[in-house]
Amino acid sequence: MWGMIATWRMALEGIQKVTPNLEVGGTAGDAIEGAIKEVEDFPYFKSVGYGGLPNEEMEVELDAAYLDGSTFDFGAVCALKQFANPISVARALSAYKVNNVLVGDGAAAFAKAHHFEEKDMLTDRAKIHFHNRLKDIEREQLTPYAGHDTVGMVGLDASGDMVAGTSTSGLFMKKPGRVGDSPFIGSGLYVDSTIGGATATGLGEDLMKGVISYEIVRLMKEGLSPQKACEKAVSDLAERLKRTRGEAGDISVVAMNAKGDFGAASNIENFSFVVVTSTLAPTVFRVHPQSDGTMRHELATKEWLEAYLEERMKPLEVKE
Ligand code: SD4
Repeated sequence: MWGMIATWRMALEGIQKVTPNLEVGGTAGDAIEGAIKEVEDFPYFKSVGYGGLPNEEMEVELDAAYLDGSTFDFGAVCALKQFANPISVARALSAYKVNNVLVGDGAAAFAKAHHFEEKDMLTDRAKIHFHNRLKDIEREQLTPYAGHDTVGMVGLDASGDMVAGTSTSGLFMKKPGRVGDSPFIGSGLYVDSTIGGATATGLGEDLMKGVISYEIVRLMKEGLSPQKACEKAVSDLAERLKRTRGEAGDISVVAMNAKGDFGAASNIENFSFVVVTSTLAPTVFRVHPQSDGTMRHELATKEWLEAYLEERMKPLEVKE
């Protein structure tokens, strides 16, 4: 058995690209890095890699992490500027015994010393989004944090090794130096090849409070299916936050266990995920939370898939 699961429909092309290699015995590590790079390189996804939306000073700061569930090699970069593929830098850092998590200038110095591709990650399109958001905020008092799309993936290869990875530009209009859950082990991602793995997307400040990816893996260790573990982790955290803080931010998660069973849950209506296994071609599902805390997974239609890309690639008007 082998497989991969990822947050959001935007992971589809990356997963399709690496699937043939996984099929013939490729490693989960190569699959995760390869698929996330594909998402990072695609300019129309606004919250990952090239084309990711900038912070309030109009600088793109990227977070990424890589965790090997067999060796527990872990690497992460936080607030990395001007490098094309943060996931590859995170993976490279995971090979060391210490200095596995680097931030800002330290992360960039490592990336430069190891000859990772330097690139101006701020696109003209992202500048228009920035400009328009400023106008919206002036007019409608919009919260700068509306909208999110981090890519997180869990992979299982034919040898039984599992790897998880994340990559994000974080929250649009964040403060310089702000870091969410995505690069933090246990929060943005967690994987243990003997149990399974999970990864999260949503409001990092809230996801971290539940160390939600670790929690899902812990629940799977207790015997819950990936689907039940995702549902319980999301509803427990959302309820806990609401009870004492009055509200819970967006919480969306996916998980796969060591047998290739998978699950996904969310407390919002528009979450989608991509999954492939040895018995299922790359497929996109939309997640619909039910009133009893369970989820309905709806197969995404061709029309929905096309509309998703069209929406992200449509010409942008500069607001006056
Ligand atoms: C963060 N969790 O930085 C990330 C944002 C996100 O989809 O998920 N975007 O808080």
